[in-house]
Amino acid sequence: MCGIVGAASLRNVTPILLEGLKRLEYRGYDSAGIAVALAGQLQRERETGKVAELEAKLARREVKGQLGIAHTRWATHGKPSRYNAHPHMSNASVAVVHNGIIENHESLRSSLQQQGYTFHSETDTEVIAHLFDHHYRQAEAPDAEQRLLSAFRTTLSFLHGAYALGIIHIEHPESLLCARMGSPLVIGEGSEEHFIASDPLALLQVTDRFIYLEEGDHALVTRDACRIYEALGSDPRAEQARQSMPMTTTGQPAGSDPKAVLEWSEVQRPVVRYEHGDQVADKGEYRHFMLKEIHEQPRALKATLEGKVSDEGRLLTSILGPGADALLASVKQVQIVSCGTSYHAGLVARYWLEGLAGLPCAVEIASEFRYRHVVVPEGTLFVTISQSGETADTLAALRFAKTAGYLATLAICNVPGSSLVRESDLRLLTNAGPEIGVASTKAFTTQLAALLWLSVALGRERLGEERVASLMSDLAALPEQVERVLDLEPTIEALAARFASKHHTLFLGRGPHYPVAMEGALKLKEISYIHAEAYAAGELKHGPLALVDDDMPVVTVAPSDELLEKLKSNLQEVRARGGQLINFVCEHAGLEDGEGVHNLLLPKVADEVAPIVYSVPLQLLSYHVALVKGTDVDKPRNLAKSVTVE
Ligand code: HGA
Repeated sequence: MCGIVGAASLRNVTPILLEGLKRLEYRGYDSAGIAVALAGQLQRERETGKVAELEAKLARREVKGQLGIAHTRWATHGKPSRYNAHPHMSNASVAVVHNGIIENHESLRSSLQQQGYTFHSETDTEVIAHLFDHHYRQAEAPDAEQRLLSAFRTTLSFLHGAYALGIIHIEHPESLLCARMGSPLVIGEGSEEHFIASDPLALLQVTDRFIYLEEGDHALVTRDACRIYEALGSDPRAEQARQSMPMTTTGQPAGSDPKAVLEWSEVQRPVVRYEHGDQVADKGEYRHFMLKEIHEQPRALKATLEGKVSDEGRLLTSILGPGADALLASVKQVQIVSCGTSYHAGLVARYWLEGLAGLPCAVEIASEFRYRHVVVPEGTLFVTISQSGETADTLAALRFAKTAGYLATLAICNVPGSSLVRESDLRLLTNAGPEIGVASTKAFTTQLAALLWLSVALGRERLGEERVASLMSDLAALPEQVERVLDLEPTIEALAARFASKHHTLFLGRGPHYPVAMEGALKLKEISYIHAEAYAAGELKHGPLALVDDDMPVVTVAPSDELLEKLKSNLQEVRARGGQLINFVCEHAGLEDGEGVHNLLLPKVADEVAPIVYSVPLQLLSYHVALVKGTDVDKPRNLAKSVTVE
């Protein structure tokens, strides 16, 4: 998704901004741009394609200054092109970078056009630049700084939708304005310099001290200071939840009226030290971040479990936050809400929550849940899952849930300072370390480990001490079991060659391995662009069997569990139609290679942890198929990491 970097310093900020953009490249983008203030001028450069192309352009035309903003764009409004790339400018005096979507951009655009503003792009963002210019010209204030802030606040009051913003103005060559509503933004503290970014990773080369803006905050940042203001008199989150509804209560689309006039008050936000080190730029010995992250899983799983189980095998639930024990004891059911890969983790967890904890569990995609009139049964724990903790739909679902009568909210997340974590009552951190590859791998398996731990924590009484201890030792054995699966990579690489000329694939599984198959199919389509569908194996003859012929690879997830015999019958149905079976199968399952049947034998593992272990070879399969296909593994086309727009 889009990335923002900004800097106010005594040194030339262009190299800092460019390095910041490079560090955000992993998120996926289509164009990049920069604007720097120098000697009464705003210099701007934009380019489609990679940041390296912008950098090459900047090598030909020197753009230097002590104040600047930069952006990588992932288009939502207007095609990827140089003229749609940010920063957007107004009257050569204002430059704006924006993440998010301005929902009332059409009505704002037409009223600005009526006032004489000419638009040079198709984006929603450009309205912000002109709106700011318009209000700056109109603003009356006792001093220059008040004028700047007043124009900014009036501009913000007209924006409906989601934004993280960075704005500079030609008459204020030391001031960087920023704001957050629905898209993340941090301020980085340096020594006599300050920065802004949509993700702290963009600034780790210059600082490890960050202030996370809260929803509705705006700030005036200079090299010496940053002043943050929060809105008083109206809850900006409730306001945002209201705006995210497509229609107002009168049935009219959200229009261009300003929000109720807000009072602002200066606020201190804590400075948080980033403690994961600066590992972002480094692929180490690996060819791709995705491969590195697949191989990091044993270590990541160990880190996920650290601090959650005592040496005697006792569950340390206090890690979830204050009052966790009493809360867990009163849970009667669970509602999980998430997107993409995290949704698949939730679907697997349903089997654990029902089977181990004996709790009814519903799992839903956040973008559907947030617009439904949900009925909340008493005692329901609301669980969100997100790698970044900034996934726009999941975050909006959480904010809605907080007003809907749930017992409590719990976030399962990889990023400690993220919005999801900060805004939930309880938190379960996966501690997988930064995930750079767009296709999620270690974030998924660590989410699964955290969810299994949570299911046991919720089912403690029911399961009894002995069963809890045995499940904890199954979890503790995971890093070593995953290590053994990683050793199978050469065999999986050989299997991948079979997909070279294929356009469609079916993935089959049963029980918790059905969502594992869904995740396997998602991974394959994300990075190899082969069309892949997952089915519960029992559904095969209700439709998808019609697709099977001798050109159709069918990937099955077949651990040795109580459903194995039923799955074997489904495999016969595929073979009888000439389908090519690629089975990820337990070494004790008694399946043998034969014509059109290729088995990858996996170690026997406990039933509960099998979904975690079996996810790993599917990741390796997708990775090696993508290599055979020659696609961009870490940055697949059209996709972005951390989906911060709705
Ligand atoms: N709506 C803006 C910014 C898009 C964005 O935040 N993507 O992640 C545009 O289309 O330029």
